[in-house]
Amino acid sequence: KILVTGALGQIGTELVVKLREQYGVDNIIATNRSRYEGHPVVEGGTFELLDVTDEKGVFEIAKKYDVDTIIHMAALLSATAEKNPKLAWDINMGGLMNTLEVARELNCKFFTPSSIGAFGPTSPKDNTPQDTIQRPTTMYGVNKVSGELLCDYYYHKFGVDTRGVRFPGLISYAQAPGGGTTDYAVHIYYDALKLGKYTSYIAKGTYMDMMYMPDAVKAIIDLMEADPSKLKHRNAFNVTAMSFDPEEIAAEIKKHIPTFTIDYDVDPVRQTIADSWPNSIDPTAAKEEWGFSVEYDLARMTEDMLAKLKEKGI
Ligand code: VAH
Repeated sequence: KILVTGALGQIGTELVVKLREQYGVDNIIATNRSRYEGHPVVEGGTFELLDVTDEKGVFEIAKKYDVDTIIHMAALLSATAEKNPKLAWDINMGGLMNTLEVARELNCKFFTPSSIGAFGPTSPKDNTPQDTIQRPTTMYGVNKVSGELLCDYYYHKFGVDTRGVRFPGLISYAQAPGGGTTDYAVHIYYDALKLGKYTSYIAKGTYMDMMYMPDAVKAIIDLMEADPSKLKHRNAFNVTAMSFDPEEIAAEIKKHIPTFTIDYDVDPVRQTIADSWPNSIDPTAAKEEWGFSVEYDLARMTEDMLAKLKEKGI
């Protein structure tokens, strides 16, 4: 049985639907700090309220359902964390320590994501290597590097089977992201359909790694299913599908909506965060150690995003 925290979040929402399909609805325990009535994850199977800063609460739910795997997704993203650094530490690191401790006590397999945000201005910017300097300058990045080290520690010290990936910006139509820096690449599709234009808070020429959510969910499941003897790395694997700047995603949208236009009103907070991150990262280790692969490039993602958002009535 798999316990998922942050199950109503941007990743959690699509991940839980896929996990229920793949492993059976009754084997997935979806949890979240708050309940959104009518949400497909709340309506579609086992759902429990859980605040990951409550260690006892995590233990009780894990025990109640006799889970053998914890997929820990609950966290504050980069822009929110930069506005509330102390709160971000408490949730991102407190929540991680609590779920790792329960994984140790109940001998659970463990997944939690890191991010391209785990790199900083002194990391190589282009084709950032799997193993390189990581001196992030954001609280989110501090949380992600600490999280990587903590998960590797629990593996080496206690034998907890921890695994993770460094996610790029994720683009989805099912659940909007909240408080990220890469979220412009999601909002642009919504505004293209609703307004015919998008005002980007990230400057043109700012390249960041991105991935379509179906590929991100596939990466989590593929890594968790991987043969542990083949894993030279654990926390966390570079994964990416594409790298683009606002001009390039706008040009791709224009192929579908010729009248679409983009203009700029740069947000200094999120631009500073984006400038500290890589332009592109190198996913070779993930490909070699567990067969990481993607199915969506910018063209295919744009076609699917616009079609799915139209279906949703956006
Ligand atoms: C964010 N979407 O913007 C998240 C992610 C790499 C970006 O960590 O904070």
